Amino acid sequence: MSRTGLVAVVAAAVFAIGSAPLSAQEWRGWNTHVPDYPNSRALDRWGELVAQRTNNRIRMRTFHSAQLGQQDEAIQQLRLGAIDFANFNLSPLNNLVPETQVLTLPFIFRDVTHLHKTVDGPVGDELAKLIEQRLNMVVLSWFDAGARSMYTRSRPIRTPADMQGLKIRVQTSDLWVDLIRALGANATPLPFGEVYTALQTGVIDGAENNWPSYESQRHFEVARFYSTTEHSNVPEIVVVAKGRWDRLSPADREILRTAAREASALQRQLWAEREKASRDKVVAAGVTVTEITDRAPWAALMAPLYEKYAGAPSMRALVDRIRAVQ
Ligand code: GTR
Repeated sequence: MSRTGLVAVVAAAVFAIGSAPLSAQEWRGWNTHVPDYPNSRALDRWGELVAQRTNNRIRMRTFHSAQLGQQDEAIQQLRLGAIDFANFNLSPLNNLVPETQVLTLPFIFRDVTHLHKTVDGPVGDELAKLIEQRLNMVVLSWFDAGARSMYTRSRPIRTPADMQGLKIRVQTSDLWVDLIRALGANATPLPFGEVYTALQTGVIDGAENNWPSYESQRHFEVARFYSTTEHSNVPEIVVVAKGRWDRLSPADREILRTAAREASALQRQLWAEREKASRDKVVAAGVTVTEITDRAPWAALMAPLYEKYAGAPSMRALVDRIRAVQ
């Protein structure tokens, strides 16, 4: 080969490594939220960090706004390896891995620091292991999802008595159905993407979610009364399909895990900002916010839920360990 020929070959090889190595893997990720949501931005950041640190060998593309389906379907897809990574709320995993119900239980966390210490500590690690064993997905880090509160179409909720007979949308989880029933209302499980229309057409009277989802899904346009019940702080996980994970080298696993933790730190920071921004936005749009200052009557109605979902000794032990986290 001539010298110029050799230079050209080497240059082409260097170019290929720099931009798109032959062995590059294309990963597809699921996400339910709009592109500017804290979770979406953190998932994008995760992909950037992984691409940089693997010299583009692993290229992760997140499909935002539930383009790859609703959460329940995405969980199945990920278990089968048809989707490579995702960010899931724990609620749709409740029926599949009952231990996750404990983190969904109403009023289990004192505050957001308590939540972080729990999920970033031994309890979070144990739940991650159970999810991996039973669902074929590897949990790499945890996202915030704030406090969830009730919102309704036609009148404000001030006390639990105001919930009587209302039809409230829930995520697909038995615990959520029972939670709404314990408040005297009727639960309607629906995918996230169908809540807006269900509120608009009056199929449901209300739903419950955090400020950023209430705002970004535009539920505030059709359910104008938000009451700060803050009844659950169920967190979220960042996961990779186990098949993908098992084929990675230890070095690449480390890159993915470290970058996922960095993405979580970013998500938590963006989350705190977005909670406030979303609240300001809906208030400016004329939403009536009812501040619930006394949550004791709400918490009292949750006792049967603790009996049913955390009555077994192993579950009770988990609750006690969470409560003991300082
Ligand atoms: C959001 C959460 C989503 C999904 C949604 C819902 O707050 O981030 O993963 O769980 O709530 O209510 O379906």
